[in-house]
Amino acid sequence: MSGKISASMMCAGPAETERYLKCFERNGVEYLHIDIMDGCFVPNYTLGTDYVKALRKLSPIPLDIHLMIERPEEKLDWFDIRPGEYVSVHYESTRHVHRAIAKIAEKGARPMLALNPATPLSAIDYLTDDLAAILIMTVNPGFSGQKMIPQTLGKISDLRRRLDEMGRGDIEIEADGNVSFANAQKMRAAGTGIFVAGTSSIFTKETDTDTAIRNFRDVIA
Ligand code: S6P
Ligand code: MG
Repeated sequence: MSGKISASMMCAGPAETERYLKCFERNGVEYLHIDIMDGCFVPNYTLGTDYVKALRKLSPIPLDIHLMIERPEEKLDWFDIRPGEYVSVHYESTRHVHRAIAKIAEKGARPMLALNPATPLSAIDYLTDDLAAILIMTVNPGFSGQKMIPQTLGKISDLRRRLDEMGRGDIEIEADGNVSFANAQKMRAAGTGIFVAGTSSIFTKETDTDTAIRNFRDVIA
């Protein structure tokens, strides 16, 4: 199966959002990646609950909500979470990560566990039965425009092997952070299925967005 694109909406300025959405629809972009930051779990603020509601009125593309917030299990009800969509919570963000994952599943959404670059893969133990996907941060969360941390590539291949050995080939791996054309190719070879596309790829000034998406698809095919 070809790799899927999750377009990082924090990289689209407010004035350009509608233009980008039309372009993503035309090009069959699979998900809109929504970065929610609380200034506490990560040193930044980005998109929030009202943004999610407003975006739903502008596009039918399903969301991939990346929660970079403390104690997400207490805040999931604030979001208009829809069945079938991905919602990721960070292992490091709560003492009750299983509770958070269970709550996402109760809403009919697909739970994804996000791991910071330094968090070992053993974090997934005892959680895989309840997960649809795992998000590997390839930069430290908080900002776009950073450089990939090289050892996260090996982490993706180790994770893919581990999941396949468990008979869980169905659990997708998402890579997030500096997913450039060159890095995406390596991430694909390592076993990534969903690619968060930001300033390193489709939000570029070098080519028009339609061309950038087409080129990116070739790399992650
Ligand atoms: C970062 C956030 C990401 C960024 C994405 C930006 O904390 O989780 O989703 O939006 O990494 O992409 P790029 O290509 O600028 O690194
Ligand atoms: Mg993200």
